[in-house]
Amino acid sequence: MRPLLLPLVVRLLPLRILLLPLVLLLVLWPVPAGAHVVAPGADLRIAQTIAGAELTITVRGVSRTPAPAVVEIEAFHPVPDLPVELTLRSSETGRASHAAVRLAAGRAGPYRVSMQVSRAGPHELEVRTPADRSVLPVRVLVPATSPWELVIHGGFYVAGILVVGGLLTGGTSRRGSALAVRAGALTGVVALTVALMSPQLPEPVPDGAAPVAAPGNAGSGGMGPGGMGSGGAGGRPYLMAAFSTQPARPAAGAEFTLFADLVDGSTGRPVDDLALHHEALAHLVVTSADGAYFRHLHPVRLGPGRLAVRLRADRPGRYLAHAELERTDSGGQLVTGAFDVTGTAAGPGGSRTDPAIPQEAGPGPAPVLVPARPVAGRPTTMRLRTAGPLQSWLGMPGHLIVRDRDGGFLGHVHATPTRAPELTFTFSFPAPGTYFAWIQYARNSTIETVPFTVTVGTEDRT
Ligand SMILES: [Cu+2]
Repeated sequence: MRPLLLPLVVRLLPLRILLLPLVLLLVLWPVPAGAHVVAPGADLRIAQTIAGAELTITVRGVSRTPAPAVVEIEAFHPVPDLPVELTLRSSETGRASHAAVRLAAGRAGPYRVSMQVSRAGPHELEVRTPADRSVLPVRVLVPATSPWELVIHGGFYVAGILVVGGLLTGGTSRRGSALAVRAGALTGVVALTVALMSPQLPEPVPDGAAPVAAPGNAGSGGMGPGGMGSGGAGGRPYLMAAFSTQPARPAAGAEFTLFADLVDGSTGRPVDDLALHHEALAHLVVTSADGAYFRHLHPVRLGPGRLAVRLRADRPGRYLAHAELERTDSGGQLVTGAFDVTGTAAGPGGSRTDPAIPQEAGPGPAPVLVPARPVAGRPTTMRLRTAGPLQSWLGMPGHLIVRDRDGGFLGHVHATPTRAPELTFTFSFPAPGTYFAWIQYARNSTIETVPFTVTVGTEDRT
């Protein structure tokens, strides 16, 4: 009987009636939130430069709430002796979970603690050390059950009951049982169709996702902390950044704080909707004007629109700050600032032991450039052999940062996939001249920085 059922049902019911429930579901089901939504259940990773330590904090994804979540703090060399307290607080209920870990001086690598995730949605992850405190807006997303799964499972369940029931009761009521079998087969066909189509159907909106902004409302900047929803057309205005130092005139060799104050280009209000991109709220590059000093840092967030990082400069002179930021529903931005360091240069030996000091044609690994004399506007390939297997840092195996002499240009590209442990970058220098360049990668919980300079010519000189 079974082989006859399908053709029978298909003949009795035209295809459009079979597909009607599907079309209705497709039309009625809301579109999932757009870019920068962290995948539900995925790990959340944030880089932080805090109390002189470079950390990557990972909150492991959870598939339901409430649930315990493993939080991993990867500490990169050099590691200071540092107590770190973590608080994960729901922005909606205020419920918080606390954990504490003590980084041991010189002991790099992952430190693990467990925290409780009470619910999905916007949270604040607070990272506290004795001298610093960073409050990071994050969003916990939990995979939602897909309506298609309900249709598939429910459909097969109902189909089974109807067909089996119809066959079993065939003796008592021939007409009723035939009807039940037919209805069961139809339900089964619908469930099967949905099952076959499900890979192409829209994903359900994860629990805890930001509400989708109404069209025309996108410029208001009213999204709360951790807002990661998709806005309407046009996006948000760019932010403006003002850099300042405390003290106002830092001295060489002494610690100071560099602040970045971010305001909305339209309203002038503090910007508090930074999107996590490349595993940080902001990527800050601080270089001395002569390119001899280089730091790539991930400032702490003191409050709405206020980022800060503690630094020490080893020589007097002009310093440049370049920050890569991204507002939710706005493109990536590069903002720049400058400050001056007074005093005298650090004593002999001090700067030579700093791994971030560029050494032109010095000892150690240097990248191989193809062509050897790069041409402005043409791609240059830079290949660097590393000592061994690499660790992903900021979501990438390797980073190349390029600055021109006066600091008006800063480029940042990532390594293209190649056979490890080699890093390959392709970069087109915008104009002829001399560039400072730094390749960065992580290995054995150490962030390696390989500085070099590149002279770029014009076509006819090569
Ligand atoms: Cu960065």
